[in-house]
Amino acid sequence: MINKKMMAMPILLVMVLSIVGISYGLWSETLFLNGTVGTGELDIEIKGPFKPLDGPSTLDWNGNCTWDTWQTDKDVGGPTVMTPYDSDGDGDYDKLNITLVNVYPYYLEDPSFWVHNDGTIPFIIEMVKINGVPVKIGETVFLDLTGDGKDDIKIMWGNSIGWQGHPCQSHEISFLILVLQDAPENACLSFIVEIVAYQYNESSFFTTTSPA
Ligand SMILES: [Ca+2]
Ligand SMILES: [Ca+2]
Ligand SMILES: [Ca+2]
Ligand SMILES: [Ca+2]
Repeated sequence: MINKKMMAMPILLVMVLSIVGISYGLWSETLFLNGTVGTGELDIEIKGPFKPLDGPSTLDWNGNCTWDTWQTDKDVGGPTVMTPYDSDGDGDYDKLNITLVNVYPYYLEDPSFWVHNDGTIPFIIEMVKINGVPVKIGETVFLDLTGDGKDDIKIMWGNSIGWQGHPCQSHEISFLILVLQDAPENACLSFIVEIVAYQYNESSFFTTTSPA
């Protein structure tokens, strides 16, 4: 009499043999591809030449509400001080302090500096913010820096938004600052300009082209 245990044995054996048969019949080789992703660096630096409009012993420039500008016969303001800093310690300048000295209503400054791609990835200047607010090219921004509800300076950002910088490329940036009538005397007024750059393919200015 065949008990249940004996009936079960051949089934088990067949299963084992069929597995061995497959492994013998299928000789194989496997090729491995080692994936290594070496990332580049998105890096931008501020660099000179740093050229204020009102340099040492320079006759002051004035402007008016429509951005007409002219040089006066007085040297009572300035010279403007432009000091770059390496705030993150990576060996390049990422911050620039611009200090206007002894200025007065309708005194005009037009500081100029350069941005340089010292990384390996192209970047696009995505936006410029003044005290946290994005500005447009050619837009005049009025700033109340004392908080009394009256504007103290105005700024016009001339260019550079949307500019693409490839590795090693540099680009000159400048913007107009005009001191207004309500600026207080003997005061130290400060504002912050942020230049925000994206890797080129994440920028809203980037346009794709399909491969042929
Ligand atoms: Ca840097
Ligand atoms: Ca001057
Ligand atoms: Ca730095
Ligand atoms: Ca004010």
